[in-house]
Amino acid sequence: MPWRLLKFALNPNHSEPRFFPPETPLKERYDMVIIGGGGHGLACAYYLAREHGVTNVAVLEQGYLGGGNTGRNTTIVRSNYLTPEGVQFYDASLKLFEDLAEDFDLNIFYSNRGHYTLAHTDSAMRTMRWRAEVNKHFGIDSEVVDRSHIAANVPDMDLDCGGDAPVLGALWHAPGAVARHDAVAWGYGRGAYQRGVEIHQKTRVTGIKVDDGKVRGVSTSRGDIACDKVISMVAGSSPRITSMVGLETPIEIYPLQACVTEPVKPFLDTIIVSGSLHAYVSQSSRGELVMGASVDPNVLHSTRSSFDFVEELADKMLDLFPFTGRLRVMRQWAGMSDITPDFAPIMGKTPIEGFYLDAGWGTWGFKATPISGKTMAWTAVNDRNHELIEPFRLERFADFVQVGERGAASVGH
Ligand code: PYC
Repeated sequence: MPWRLLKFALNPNHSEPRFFPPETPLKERYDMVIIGGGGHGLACAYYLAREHGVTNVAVLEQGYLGGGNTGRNTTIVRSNYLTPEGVQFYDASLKLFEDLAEDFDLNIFYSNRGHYTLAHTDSAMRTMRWRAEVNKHFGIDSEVVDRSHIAANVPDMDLDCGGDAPVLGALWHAPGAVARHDAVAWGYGRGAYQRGVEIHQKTRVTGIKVDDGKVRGVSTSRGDIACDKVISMVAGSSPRITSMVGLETPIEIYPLQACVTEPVKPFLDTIIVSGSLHAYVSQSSRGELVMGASVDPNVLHSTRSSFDFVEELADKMLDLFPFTGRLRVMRQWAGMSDITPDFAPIMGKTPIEGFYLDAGWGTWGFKATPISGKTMAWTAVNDRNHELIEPFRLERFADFVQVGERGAASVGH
C-alpha cells in the first residue's frame, strides 16, 4: 500500500492535499484569459506555464472542469488520419499522450489497444489504402489488413455481419489507445494551478471587450477582467463566443451521443470502428462496452439523449457482436459537436488582435487535447500560428484551401 494512503488511513487529522485550490476572487487583470476549462483550455494553461513561464493566466469555465465534451467523449486516441496536415498534428498529440501520466504524476489509464477501422465495401477499402499510404509516409504505424487479421484479434466478431454487410478488411492502427478523459483534464488543471495559473469554475464569459480591433478584456458572471489576450477553447459554445467579437465561423453544432453497457468479462481488447455501419465500440477496463455512432442528423444545441440513437446503434452492434443483444445499457449521454465543412478544426490567430481560436472539434477533439494545448500556448505567446496548426487557420475557408478530413472522421457523418 502506498505510504501516503496508509498515513491518510491511520491519521484522521492528516488531510490529503486538495487537488484544486478553493475558489478565490477574480483579479482585475491577467496577461491572458482562457475561455473553457475542458481538456484543451487546461492543457493550454499548463503549457503556457510550463514551457513559456506565463502564469498570470485565468482559465474561466462556465460549469465544472471537464464537464463539457472532455467528459462526454469515448476517449479514443489515434493518429490514422487522411491528410498530411491531420496525420502530423494527431501524431504529435499521441506522442504527448504517451508521456502524460509521467508528466502529471497521475495515472491517466492510457491503454494502448490497437484500432481497426472496418471496411465493408470496395470504396471503403480504397479509402483505407489511401489512409494507410499517407500514414506510412509520415512514419505512422497503419496498414490495411484482411479478414484473417481481424478474426485472429477479435474472435467474437461476426465478420459477415449477419450477411448484410460483410467485412472485407480494415485499416489496422497499432498505436490506437484509450485514456481516462477526466484524468487528462485534472492532470493538466493541477499542473497549471501548481505553476501559478488561476482556474475559475462556474464563471461564465458574457462579453469580450474589443477596442480598435484589439482585445482589452472580458466580462464575466463574476465581474470584468482586463487582459490583452483571450484564447477561446470551448466546445458547443464556440459560435456564442465568436459572436462576442463579431467573428463568423462556418461551425454548425450537432449532438453526438454515446452509451455504455453493463460490465462483462474482457473479450475485446482493441477498438473497433465501422464507418459504413456508423458504429464503434471498445471495452473499458471495468468491462463496460463503450459505444457510439455518428452525430445526430439535425443541428441542435443540446445534450439530450434519445431512444432512436440506442435503437439504431443496437441494430448495428448486433450485426458485429450478436451476443450483445443480451446486454443492458447502463448509461447514455451526449456531447455537442462543432462540425466544420472540412471536418478539421479551426485554430490559431484571428483578425481580432489578441483573440485566438481553438474550435471546430466535432468528433475529434479529445485525441487532440495535448497538442492543441501546446500549439495554442505557443501561438498566443508568439502571436503567430505554430507550424502544426497553420493549415487549420480560419481563413482557409475564404481562401478555398480546406483540409478534407471527412474520410478519417471515424464514424460516417
Ligand atoms: O475520432 O476516433 C474518433 C472518434 C470516435 C468517436 C468519435 N470520434
